[in-house]
Amino acid sequence: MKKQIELGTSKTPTWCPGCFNFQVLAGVKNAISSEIAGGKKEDWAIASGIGCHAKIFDYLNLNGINTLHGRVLPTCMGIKIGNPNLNVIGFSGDGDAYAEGIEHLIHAARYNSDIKYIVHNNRIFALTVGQPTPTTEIGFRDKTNPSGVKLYPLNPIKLMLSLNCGFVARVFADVNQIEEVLEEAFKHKGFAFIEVLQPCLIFHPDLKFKEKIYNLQEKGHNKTNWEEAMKKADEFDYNIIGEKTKIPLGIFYQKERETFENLHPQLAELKNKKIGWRDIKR
Ligand SMILES: Cc1ncc(C[n+]2csc(CCOP(=O)(O)OP(=O)(O)O)c2C)c(N)n1
Ligand SMILES: [Mg+2]
Repeated sequence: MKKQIELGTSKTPTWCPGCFNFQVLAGVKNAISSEIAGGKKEDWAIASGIGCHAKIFDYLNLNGINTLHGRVLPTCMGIKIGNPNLNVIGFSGDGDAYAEGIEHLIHAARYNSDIKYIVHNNRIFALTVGQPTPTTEIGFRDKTNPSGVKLYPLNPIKLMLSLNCGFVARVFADVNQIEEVLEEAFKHKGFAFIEVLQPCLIFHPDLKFKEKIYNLQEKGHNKTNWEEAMKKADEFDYNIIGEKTKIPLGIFYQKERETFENLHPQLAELKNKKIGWRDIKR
């Protein structure tokens, strides 16, 4: 049996009581902990953006960078280029990933660097108290949109598929779902996009989500078939959740292709040396 390791810190979480981010944190801890057989935390690095999601950085005892809003992915790539032997995980919110950082998301899927990326999607800019993001539904009102959101939401799963991202998944903010999908993502060589539906209990309590979700893998979805994945991605358009809405969860698509690290001989060479961060001479 793999050794479980302590990944917590002394910081007291400032998330609201019952926030689904606690589920994300627990799932991430379980998944990383069972990966680290010898307790070598130094082989892992994390980066987070700015927002409620980003506080996860304070609660995980791993090296990393709590970076600028929207800049998680270039930070992850910088870490990976510095030492391609590190297992790098990025954490963003939906504002961070789909608004401020959308350009980086597009290019990260193209570059296919071996990074795992988790987007906590609460369909709101939560830390700044509830403004709509690109995945907020039409009609949502707040002080900045008193007559309601007018724009059709972005479908990030379709965006990632259109870029041929090699690992595209969506789960609900549930400790077991997060642990399971991360275990698959860790085995995948290349960029892995994992969106977590994480309703914000205060500013956007989308609790209808739970009644509408179903698991793709339980329904026999073929995750190697891109067209099938697109069809499944089309089932939920991120707009108003109605009577007939179905929300597929699980791995939509998975196919390995050459990673950014393998395409660059300098990085491949560094990788073959199997060095840890302590060995890099600066
Ligand atoms: C460049 C920049 N723009 C705006 C902000 C203000 N800001 C801080 S947190 C935040 C909301 C983040 O929303 P999201 O990424 O969805 O994370 P959540 O709080 O919902 O987890 C914003 C807009 C900032 N810090 N930096
Ligand atoms: Mg958000």
